[in-house]
Amino acid sequence: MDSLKQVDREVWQAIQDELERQQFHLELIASENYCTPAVLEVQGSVLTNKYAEGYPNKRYYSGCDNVDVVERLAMERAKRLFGAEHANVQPHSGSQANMAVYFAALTPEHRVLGMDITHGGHLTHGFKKNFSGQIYEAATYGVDRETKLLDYEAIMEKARTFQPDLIIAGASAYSRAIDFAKFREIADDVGALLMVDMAHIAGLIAGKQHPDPVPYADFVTSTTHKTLGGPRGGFILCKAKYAAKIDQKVFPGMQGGPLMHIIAAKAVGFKEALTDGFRERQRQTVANARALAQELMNRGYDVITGGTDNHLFLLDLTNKDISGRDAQGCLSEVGIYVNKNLIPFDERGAFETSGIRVGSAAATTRGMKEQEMVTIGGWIDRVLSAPWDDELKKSVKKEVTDFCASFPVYENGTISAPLLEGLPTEKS
Ligand code: DSN
Repeated sequence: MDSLKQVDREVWQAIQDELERQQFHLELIASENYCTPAVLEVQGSVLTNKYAEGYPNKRYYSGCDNVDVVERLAMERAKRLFGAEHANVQPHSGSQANMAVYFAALTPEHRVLGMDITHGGHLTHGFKKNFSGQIYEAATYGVDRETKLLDYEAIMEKARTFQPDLIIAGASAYSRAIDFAKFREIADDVGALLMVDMAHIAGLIAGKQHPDPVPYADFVTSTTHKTLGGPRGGFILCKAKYAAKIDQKVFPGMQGGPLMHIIAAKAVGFKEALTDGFRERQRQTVANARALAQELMNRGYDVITGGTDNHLFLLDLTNKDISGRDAQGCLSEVGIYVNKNLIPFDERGAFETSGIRVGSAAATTRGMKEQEMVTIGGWIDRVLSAPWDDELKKSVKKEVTDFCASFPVYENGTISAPLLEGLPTEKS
């Protein structure tokens, strides 16, 4: 980054500091990951200079031949990766992907039914302070009070009473496999459309480690940067019959110029995700989440639902006499990043919370396996058992830093080995 260093030392310095943070801290925030050097390169490419409103071959600007190539590649690869009939790769984020589906499927008097944000749903699934809860009449379903699992019979009941026009399946903090066939049955029973927001589990689905929503859903939305490990952005998959409407709602309905450098990076990310190495990484991601959850349960922690089927789990800290906010704070002091998270039926508010959400995707991308999860579980326990103990935190911080040095991320601008494992290589 020599040019940047010359032009803007402050931004350059912040990036160096962030690189160091990413290298020497343990990332367990469930929605984060490390993208590959190839994906990073594309995002800094000349494609950022190009305006290309419209779609391949139907642009409102001249000079779009090259960006047409990358957008077509991204669309074709997304379709191949997920077996979808149509892909729109232009949404700038997952929220915008969801917004485009709402605009395509609904008008303002319509009703939506999504998972309660306090039980693990997302803002855009009908939360009252979000557009989804403001424009549409929204109701929510949650998990069972005892099992903390989705109760499909209760969701059916709710749907029959509320009569939604669109049902949203998908979550930001739910650790068990979601039964998309059941959601289809519920949607059909009440004559609703079904949207699956697979943002968190998209990588697992691409890697065949989680049931596939595509055969069941009218619309599937996602981000590209969570378990999928690509650039920050969104995309939509849908049946061919909805293609024209979805495209029209993304542009010109909601967005202007697409970010062609990000779309190119999505194309690269999808190509990486089509490999056996990616599938193996997703298998390891689930194995790692299970190993870490098990280690914490062995140490007396309450893991919501008693385990996980995916890349994340929620720790209920009620029996540990520490809030989620304080747990997040003291773990970050030793270089371990998690996020405070409401647990279902939480008695604390969203700013304090009784839980933390823990995810394995980023650690797995660095090459960590089950034995490292056991070590990490030990650190989490030591710190949360004595959050006031500065000497202990100092010692754990040193152990975390030394440990991270063995799992390089972007070393000296070169490519670190775990990030490359199983990736496609082109003949020059
Ligand atoms: N903010 C994301 C997460 O952390 O799950 C969801 O958009």
